Amino acid sequence: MSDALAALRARLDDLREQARSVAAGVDRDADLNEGKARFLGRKGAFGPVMRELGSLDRAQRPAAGALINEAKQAIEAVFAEARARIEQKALDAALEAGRIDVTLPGRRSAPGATHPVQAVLDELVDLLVELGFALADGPEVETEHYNFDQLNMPASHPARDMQDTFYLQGDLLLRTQTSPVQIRAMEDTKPPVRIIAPGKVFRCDADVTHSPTFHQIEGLWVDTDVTMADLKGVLSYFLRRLFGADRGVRFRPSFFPFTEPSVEVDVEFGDGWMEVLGAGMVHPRVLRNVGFDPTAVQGFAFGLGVDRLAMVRYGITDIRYLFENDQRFLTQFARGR
Ligand code: 2NL
Repeated sequence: MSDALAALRARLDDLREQARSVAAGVDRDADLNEGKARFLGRKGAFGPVMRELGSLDRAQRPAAGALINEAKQAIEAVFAEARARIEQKALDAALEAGRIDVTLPGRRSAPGATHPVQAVLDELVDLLVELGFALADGPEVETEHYNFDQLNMPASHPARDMQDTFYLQGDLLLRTQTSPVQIRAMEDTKPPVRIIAPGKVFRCDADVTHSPTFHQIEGLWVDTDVTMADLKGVLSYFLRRLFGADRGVRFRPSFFPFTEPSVEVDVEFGDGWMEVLGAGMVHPRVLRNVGFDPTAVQGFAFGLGVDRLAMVRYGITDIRYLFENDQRFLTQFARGR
């Protein structure tokens, strides 16, 4: 080997050694790129080496070129190794940061609870179904026709006032009671009709004792020989099953546009009477509206507010607790665990 080639080899070996030491010292991508450029970049250490190639004898150039290429490849390999090391380190760090300890205990899901309104509603429905009433339901968005007209509530009736009813587009509204369900049921079937209609109803009203959304259950029994005595018997039995066999139950005269006569029914508690439902004999005009002959069939109907009953049953003083969906309130009704 000529002196010139030997000198080149020594110089290249020196560059490889320097590159190895630079590559070993970097641990960030940017430093690695900068270090690599110092050797292999356009203005890197190989620039001057290549220029010197021209000053060699023509015969020595191929051997010199081979030495240079070999050195370049070796330096590239050194930086590739360093890159792999940096990437592995970043991956290890990411894996460590996102590590999931599968031995930690899981989060328990809390047991569900029946909402107090639903619990009372279920109880009422079960009882009335046992008494022979069939379940009926219908839309919450109703028409004035079904919510008012069919129920003998003239256009001037105060309940039709904007203050009490949520009116929607056109003649649509949110039902203010579940009676329209029963009107539809009577239109669709012939007597006997013995149904209950539980569900959400809506009134434009909100304070400690009134919620704009509340729950009602209405019952209706129409047949050829249903009388006021049936009303008293069925409702007395129903209320005593609900509140206790020796409970006082009293009927007071009242008024509803859709029943005649109408009554309000109270239940006796230690300290007095509590009104729990309204009822009456279905008004002949209501029967005629659905195509029934009031001289051939009669019936009684009743309605009660479920939310107020739930409040009494569970000692809840503010109706808003029922609808805020506060877990601290609701979980008190969870059974077990
Ligand atoms: C109350 C009183 C009542 C009715 C609802 C009714 C339904 C039809 C025909 C006649 Cl289809 N009446 N429902 C009757 C009397 C009273 O509800 O205080 N509800 C909370």
